[in-house]
Amino acid sequence: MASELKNLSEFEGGKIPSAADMKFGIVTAEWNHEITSALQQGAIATLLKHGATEERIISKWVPGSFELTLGAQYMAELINVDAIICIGCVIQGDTKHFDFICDAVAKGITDLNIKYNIPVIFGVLTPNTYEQAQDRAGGKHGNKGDEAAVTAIKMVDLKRSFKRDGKKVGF
Ligand code: DLZ
Repeated sequence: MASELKNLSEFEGGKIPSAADMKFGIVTAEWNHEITSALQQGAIATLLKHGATEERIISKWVPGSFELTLGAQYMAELINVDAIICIGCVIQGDTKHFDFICDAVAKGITDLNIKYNIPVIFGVLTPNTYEQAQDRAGGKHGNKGDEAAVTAIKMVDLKRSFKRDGKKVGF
């Protein structure tokens, strides 16, 4: 998905379904706030552009990316959402902190997808530098939050495609 050459917000291949009757949760990490708030705004704007309504989007903050998993778990357990978008930005530093946080949040989010059977989207930037983060949060490589929102919409639509009128679709 990542590319040095193109704007990541320019999507190819496949129509984006309507999000008009979908409900979304967004959990955003406060660390690197300038970046994560730009990603969050990008995600919200994309959901709205594709038909979601403000009343059907609930947004919460957690302190850091490490806390995204539990924030998303609260949402999955306590409110009725079709998909959850997790947004964070972990920047490579001089210590192993980066690896621990990235591994934990990637594994945590993967597990939530399976545990709750809803899409929980990994909208976490893991750049080497702050500049690379800016490039992907509304800069020259687009806004990764847009991408996370489109992924959420497509995955909700995919799940629904297996059921019509509450019943499994046959062959
Ligand atoms: C501690 C820490 C560090 C060093 N770096 C980041 C970062 O780049 N991005 C981020 O989202 N969070 C960072 N954190 C905070 C951790 O995610 C977490 O909030 C704390 O370790 C407390 O659990």
